[in-house]
This record gives sequence, structure tokens and C-alpha cells, in this order.
Amino acid sequence: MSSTAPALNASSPFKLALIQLAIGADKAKNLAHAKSKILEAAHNGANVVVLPECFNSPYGTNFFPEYAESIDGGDSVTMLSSAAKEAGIYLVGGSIPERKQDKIYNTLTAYDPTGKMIGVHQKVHLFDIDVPGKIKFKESEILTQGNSLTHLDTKYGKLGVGICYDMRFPEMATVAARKGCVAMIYPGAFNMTTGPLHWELLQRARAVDNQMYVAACSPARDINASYHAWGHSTVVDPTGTVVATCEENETIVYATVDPAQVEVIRTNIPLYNQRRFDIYDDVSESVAFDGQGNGTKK
Ligand SMILES: *[C@@H]1O[C@H](CO)[C@@H](O)[C@H](O)[C@H]1NC(C)=O
Ligand SMILES: *[C@@H]1O[C@H](CO)[C@@H](O)[C@H](O)[C@H]1NC(C)=O
Ligand SMILES: CC(=O)N[C@H]1CO[C@H](CO)[C@@H](O)[C@@H]1O
Repeated sequence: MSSTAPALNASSPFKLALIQLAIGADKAKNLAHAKSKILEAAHNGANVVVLPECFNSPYGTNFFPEYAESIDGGDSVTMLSSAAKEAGIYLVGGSIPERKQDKIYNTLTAYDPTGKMIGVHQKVHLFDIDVPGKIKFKESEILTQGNSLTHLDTKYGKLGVGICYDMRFPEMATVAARKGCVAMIYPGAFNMTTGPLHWELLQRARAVDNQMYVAACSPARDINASYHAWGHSTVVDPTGTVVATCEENETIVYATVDPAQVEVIRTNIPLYNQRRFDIYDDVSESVAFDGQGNGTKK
């Protein structure tokens, strides 16, 4: 039993910009600064702009309750919508701590060039790790996990989104690829321990397994903050090659995402015709998507 490569419904290349934003303790300043960088990226020709994880707040469970907002009319969401509109770009608005009733989520929102919200993703896999002597972090002490996958419908094709630790779970990217997404985009803030070890490797792995683009957008490193982000915002192409990256300071990383490159690699190395769903299951078959791009288990 074989399968065929998913239709991408995307023909034109687009310019992707990852804003490796310098984030401080002043939320209003973070919002104003993010907006100016979004406009800068658009000015430089970007069509899809990405902000990092937790862009309105320093990263840390102790900060989340103070910086958390409603995504229904909150300051961060209001800024993101107006920045997308003013810049005339698609915006993957990093993530913010979202307050909803008595719970806090790590939530990504995305917008089209008119400022309309086109997707909401609550981080599905919470970051709970303990590498003795190196790093201990338990998001689940404060955060609640989301329960659905999210695909954004854009005029450049479908984009799958995840947040940081979500990158470690190959099923999410595989579902996105098989449902026709041209790229997976992950705002994320890896640490100085996990960054050098896995940040680039995971992106290349997700890209080569799924023959799709993968991009991850980190905050700039702030040596004065309690959490030292690895930085190195990166774009990987569908062959698994790093096509754009940077170091730790604030910058904008640009890359062209070309659906034709996805088709080329899927033709040259035709994994899609060679999968053996007679001996293992197609993980994407177990997820059903609604009209808003939210996927849950059938
Ligand atoms: C870090 O703190 C030092 C000492 O207070 C200060 O001089 C420096 O500008 C700070 N750096 C950043 C990136 O905020
Ligand atoms: C990042 O910025 C700091 C402070 O300005 C500087 O000392 C350092 O060399 C920069 N790092 C790189 C890789 O440019
Ligand atoms: C929040 C946290 O656990 N930060 C750690 C990241 O890793 C460095 C070591 O590289 C630790 O010093 C930090 O405590």
C-alpha cells in the first residue's frame, strides 16, 4: 500500500522574517519594540513575519502570571493585529502568557494582512525537564496545556505552528506535512544547555523527515535575565539544510520559502510513495481539522 505526496495548494514563494527580539521587563516597551521590528521586516520585503516565544515578557514561570493577558482584546493581541495590518503582512505573533478564566496558557496568535486573527495555538507539550546539575524547568507548575494542533491558512499555503518544546514531538510536524503544510514555524526559547545540544538538530530533523521548511524564532539573549535564551533563530529548507541563521543578539533572519523546493525534494526522494501504511499507521489520519485550522483527535 502506498500513498501520495499531499497537495500544497501553494505556488508562489514568500519571504519569511524571524525577529530575534530583545525582550525586557517593561511590557509596554516590549510591545512597542516588537511593532517597530515588524514594520522594519515588512519594509525589507517580508511577507510572513514571526516573533519569538513569550515576546511580551521575560521567560520564566514566575513572570507568566504578571504578564498574562486575555487574547480577547488584550494589549498584546491588539498591538499584533494593528501591526499586521499596518505592515500588510501575515504575522505569527510569537507567544504570550494567556489568561483564560483561572488558567494560564502559553499561546500563539496569528494574523492576516488585514489584521484579522487567523489562528490560536496553545502550547501542547509543556516544558518539564530536569537534567541534574544543568537545568530544571517546570512549566506545568503554572501553565495549562492546549489540546489541539493548529494550521494557518495563508495565501502562500498552509503553515503549521508549534511552540518551543512542541518541536521535540515529531508527530506534530508529520501531521502538518501530511495535511499539506509547506512549513512548520516554532517560536521558541531554548536554554544554554538544550540550545547547543538540540535546537538546530531538531529543526533539521523535522525538515528532513517531512520534506518541508522548518523555522524557529528565539528571543535575543539577555545576559541580565534569569533565563538565557540560546538565540540562533534559524530557517531550514526541505532538504534539511540551514538556509538562514544568526547568533545570540537581536537581529532579523530572512529566508525565501519556496513551495517548488518542497515539490522537488519530494519528487527526487519520493518518501511519500514509499510509506508502508500496511505495516504502521498514518499518524495524520487520526487527527481531524475544523474550518478554523484546529486539529483534534478523531
Ligand atoms: C546588563 O546589566 C549591566 C549592569 O547593570 C548593564 O551595564 C548592561 O547594559 C545590561 N545589559 C543588558 C543587555 O541589559
Ligand atoms: C552581542 O552583543 C554583545 C553586546 O553588545 C557583544 O559583546 C557581542 O560580541 C555580540 N555577539 C555577537 C555574536 O555579535
Ligand atoms: C531557567 C533555567 O533553568 N535556566 C538555566 C539554563 O541553563 C543554564 C546553564 O547553561 C543555567 O545556568 C540556567 O539556570
